[in-house]
Amino acid sequence: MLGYRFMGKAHSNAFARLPMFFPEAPEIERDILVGRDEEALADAADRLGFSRTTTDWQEAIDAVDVFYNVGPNHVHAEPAIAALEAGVPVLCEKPLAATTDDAERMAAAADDADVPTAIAFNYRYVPAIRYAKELIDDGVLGEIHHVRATYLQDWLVDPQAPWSWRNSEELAGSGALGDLGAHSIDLAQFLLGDRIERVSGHLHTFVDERPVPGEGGGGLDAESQESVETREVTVDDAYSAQAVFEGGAMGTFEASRFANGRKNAHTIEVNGSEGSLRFDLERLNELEVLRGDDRGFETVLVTDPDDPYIDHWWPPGHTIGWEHTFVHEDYEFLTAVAEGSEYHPNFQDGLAVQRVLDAISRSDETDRWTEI
Ligand code: SOE
Repeated sequence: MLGYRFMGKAHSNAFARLPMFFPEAPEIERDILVGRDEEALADAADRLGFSRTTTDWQEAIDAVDVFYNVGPNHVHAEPAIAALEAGVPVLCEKPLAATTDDAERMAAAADDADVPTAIAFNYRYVPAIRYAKELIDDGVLGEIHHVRATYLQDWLVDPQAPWSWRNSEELAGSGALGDLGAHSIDLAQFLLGDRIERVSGHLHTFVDERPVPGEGGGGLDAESQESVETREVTVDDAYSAQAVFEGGAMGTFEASRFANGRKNAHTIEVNGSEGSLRFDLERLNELEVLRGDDRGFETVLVTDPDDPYIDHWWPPGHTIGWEHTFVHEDYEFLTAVAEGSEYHPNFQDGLAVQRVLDAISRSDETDRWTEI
């Protein structure tokens, strides 16, 4: 696995849970952890249960059966392509790449390789989202008219919040758009089973530069003006977009890192001719459903043994959390790897989202509706 911070922890936790809760999952050995800082890497390998470390990703690719790339967006492409050229299956964190060109190259490498790939859209693995997908596929909502998604956070609302790679176009590609919007756009395309064909987008950056820790500096001392330099923010802090789906549905999307008071508030609502549904990540064990009558939405608890993945966990009604989405995701991907079967969401699905992100940015630059 390349990377060991937030997503490294989320996947390592999943690897540890798999043999306990999904005994039928393939056996996993956490072999090599890849990073640049040897000391931090050794410490992470100990905590996350990896046997050894390397600062050379090629060495890792040569040694393993599966490669996880959970590093920053600008390091997704080269190692992922090298792994695929060596016939090693790859899971890559989202968005697929920092640029659409890189995403295209990754998807082409995936096409040429005879192994499964995965793009880590973990919200597809919330049981309530799987249940929502079943309702839509079964026609319970009828013809879909609207999908409406927001993904709101507030960790940059303080102008002194420190600069990180997530604020750099070169390293991240985009800001709230790629980091958060990618999730919403994928969920919308997944739930509707339809692709977006054109968009009108708006991006905004509220704070143009941010403090960075000084050279060799100890922590992120953003408060102390003397000890920090500032660096330019070259990505969006927030975006909004309107979308038209190939099947005719209308989409509206919004994400922000400036939505004061919102920490990780991801919602998606779908309205159809016969009913509607609404999901809120902050209540992830529930789905609000309206079924063809006018008595209003009912709140369905998606915690029964026959609900997706629930029988692997606790008795009925015992809730699960955000981290479980990674267990489900890694279970499905690693099973596909072991069986050599097709897996979704794969690099092609990641590219489909990347093209929408790209069209939203182009629409913002040109002030025009833009085709995907
Ligand atoms: C950003 O703050 C972030 O960590 C995203 O990168 C993740 O994809 C999202 O799930 C939570 O928020």
